Amino acid sequence: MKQVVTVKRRALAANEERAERLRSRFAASNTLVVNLISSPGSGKTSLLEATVQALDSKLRCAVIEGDVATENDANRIRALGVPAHQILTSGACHLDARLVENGLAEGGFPEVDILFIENVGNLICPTSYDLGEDFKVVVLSVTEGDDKPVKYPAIFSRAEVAVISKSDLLAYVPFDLEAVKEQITSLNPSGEILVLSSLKGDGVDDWIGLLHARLEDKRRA
Ligand SMILES: Nc1nc2c(ncn2[C@@H]2O[C@H](COP(=O)(O)OP(=O)(O)OP(=O)(O)O)[C@@H](O)[C@H]2O)c(=O)[nH]1
Ligand SMILES: [Mg+2]
Repeated sequence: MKQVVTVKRRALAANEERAERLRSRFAASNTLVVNLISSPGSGKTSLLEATVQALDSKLRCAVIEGDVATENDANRIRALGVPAHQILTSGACHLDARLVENGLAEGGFPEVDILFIENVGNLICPTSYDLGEDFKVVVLSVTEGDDKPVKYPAIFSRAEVAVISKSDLLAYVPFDLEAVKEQITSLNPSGEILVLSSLKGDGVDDWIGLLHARLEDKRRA
């Protein structure tokens, strides 16, 4: 058991070093990097589809997609004219900084203003792996149940932004929105919470506003 813990610590330390390298590289190009994390099917790719369509076309974006299998998500983004690179993790339940470094090289992206990284659908494993991002976004859909923040506290504590997605379904499922907001705030008092529907567009403007504000902050820093 002790050996397993030591190996995991070493892997995380090596990841940290690579993540810092990535962060310096993104700082040099003034690229805002957003790491999206959720359980499978919460609506990460749908949010990215809505985002690239709503963002000012002068902003250059690219997407790195992490999945265990298929190029489906990258193809959905490419269909909207945005460069996307699919990383297949050979079974691993999260992306790490090495995979992102390799993905950037293979993706052949020009410098962009915002790089979105959609992590592998999983609410636990991606939490510990820094990808050199500016901030993590956790996405929780209203169909997943209103006890999830307290059941998976690590990601809700670490993500600076929590998106509660599929708000158009609120009328059809038991989901106490205020209780969920309270749970998230208690885990991360300084975090931001957005409620939106990528399908209907409600709340997407606030998300776009947040991205613009974060990009401005980064450029000013
Ligand atoms: N009603 C409703 N359905 C949505 C919304 N956003 C996404 N969906 C649906 O939810 C399902 C999963 O959406 P995806 O965007 O593929 O979810 P994902 O998180 O990228 O999934 P993985 O990459 O497999 O983890 C699809 O059937 C979407 O159409 C929404 O705002 N409202
Ligand atoms: Mg997806």
